[in-house]
Amino acid sequence: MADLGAMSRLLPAADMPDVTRVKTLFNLTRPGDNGQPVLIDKQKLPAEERLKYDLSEKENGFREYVSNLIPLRRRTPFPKPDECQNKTYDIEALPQTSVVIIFMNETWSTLLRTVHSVLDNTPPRLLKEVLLVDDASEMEHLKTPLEEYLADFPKVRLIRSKTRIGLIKARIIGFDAATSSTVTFLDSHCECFQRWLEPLLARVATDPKIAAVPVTEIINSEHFGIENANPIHVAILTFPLLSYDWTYLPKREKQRVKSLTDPIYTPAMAGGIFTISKSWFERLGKYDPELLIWGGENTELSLKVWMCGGRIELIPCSHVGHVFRIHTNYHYGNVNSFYSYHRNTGRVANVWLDEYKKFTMNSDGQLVDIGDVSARKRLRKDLGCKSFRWYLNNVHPELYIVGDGVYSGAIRSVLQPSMCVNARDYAYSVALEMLPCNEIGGGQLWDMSELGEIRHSIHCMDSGYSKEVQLARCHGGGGHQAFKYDGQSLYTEFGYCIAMEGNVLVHQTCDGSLSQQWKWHKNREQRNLTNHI
Ligand code: UD2
Ligand code: MN
Repeated sequence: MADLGAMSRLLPAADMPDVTRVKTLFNLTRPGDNGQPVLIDKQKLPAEERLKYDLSEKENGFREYVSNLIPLRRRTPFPKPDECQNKTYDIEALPQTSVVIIFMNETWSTLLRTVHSVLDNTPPRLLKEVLLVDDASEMEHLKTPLEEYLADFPKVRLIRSKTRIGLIKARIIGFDAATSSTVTFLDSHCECFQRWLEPLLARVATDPKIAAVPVTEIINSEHFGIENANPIHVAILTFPLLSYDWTYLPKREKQRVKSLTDPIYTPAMAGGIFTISKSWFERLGKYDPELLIWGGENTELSLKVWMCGGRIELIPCSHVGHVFRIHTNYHYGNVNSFYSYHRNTGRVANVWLDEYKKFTMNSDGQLVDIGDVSARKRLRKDLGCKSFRWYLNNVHPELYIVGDGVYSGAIRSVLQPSMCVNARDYAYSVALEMLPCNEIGGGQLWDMSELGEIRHSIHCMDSGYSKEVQLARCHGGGGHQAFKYDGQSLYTEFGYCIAMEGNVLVHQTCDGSLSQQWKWHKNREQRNLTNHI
């Protein structure tokens, strides 16, 4: 059994916890078993251990020290809902898959726990191979030690990229090397739950144009406990960043599905973990190979799967844990994250968003150059894909597009015309503040939706918490998130006026004073009421 013994021989002693000592100290027999958290009271650690503990978070964006206390093979929970236990799958009839795991400077324990969780939780007949693609990592443990370790696992193959190519191209390399009819992608810090793969393959077998996505569970970056998400969240697109966010199941999906285990239609995906038919992904032109290091490829794939005749399904009985880091542990080589992200999403917007591209941040390359997208436009044409408007109407009707509100732009005080309402860091539970108008949008870009929400992307002004107006997640239910604007006053459904008081926003009895008056740009007429997310 691969565990800490094998690991400590391969890693520099300085990085490793004194496992025996720490286990005894905290009475840990099987740390992290079954996805349980490993709770370490740092004050009780001996000084030299505490130093390692402290350093390990700074370097990795997660508490590597705790990850290293957990065996490379640990049991993961049985997926919820409980109805999943009654599902059966005909293993002989399902297609095989090639699992592609890309990595760049990944920690030893998280990388190998990913690999073991695949080997331990997948019926051997279904697993053709595990392809590890190394995107030119620099860490020593990922060189010879990794090769030596993997030599014991014949299904696992290591592919090295000589130069740093970024996650998108790394995935394409893994995909091209895959020899089975379906490919399953994972990040390098995942843990597959029991029976994670069968439900994904079952869907792709039913219709090869389905991209099947498991429920992503959070592996806590401090204590490495894995939760069983409840209720399930779906991924949606967000503007103007062209990223994704998680939200509750849209109403129409709640009505459409017949049981808790039914596949859920999801407009978007986080991007890192999914199964897709090899020939379908190939036909879709894989990913735009011009995309750099990180970001945008998830939006590209989400849009083209739907717009070109397929479907993305979230599969409630398939669960995979993922460590969401606090900060990135890798550098971006000779580009930076800003350049990479905006170039990527700028390309995606230009190929897939039609007239809606103007609502994205780098639609015409105003932030960074996006290069030539003509080959990708040709691909879309050759595939005969539908329009973004079709996607909005049929797949994502509740998507709210920032910048497309009835009123839109900065909300400027009449009392102090240089001051605008500002959503700093999208922070909840604090009063919205007034700041000098910045004229560039950002935290000062507000939209009034058809529902009367005052939106900042998926965040809404909310008058229900205190006298001060705060920001909260939009819920689409009106009430404290519904406002009216008559071209001068901004007031709540309950008849109170929004006013500037000192440098914060409050609601108070209307008295016609200048502090209750606002300038806001009318963008268009109100449309029929829709549900937004
Ligand atoms: C999310 C996705 C990720 C990807 C990304 C958008 C999940 C759980 N994760 O970000 O897969 O779709 O959004 O682009 O859905 N890597 C390389 N080369 C690089 C950079 C990263 O191989 O230059 C590897 C990295 O080691 C990891 C994977 O790519 O295995 C994804 O990177 P991440 O974990 O930093 O991305 P994440 O989870 O923030
Ligand atoms: Mn990740």
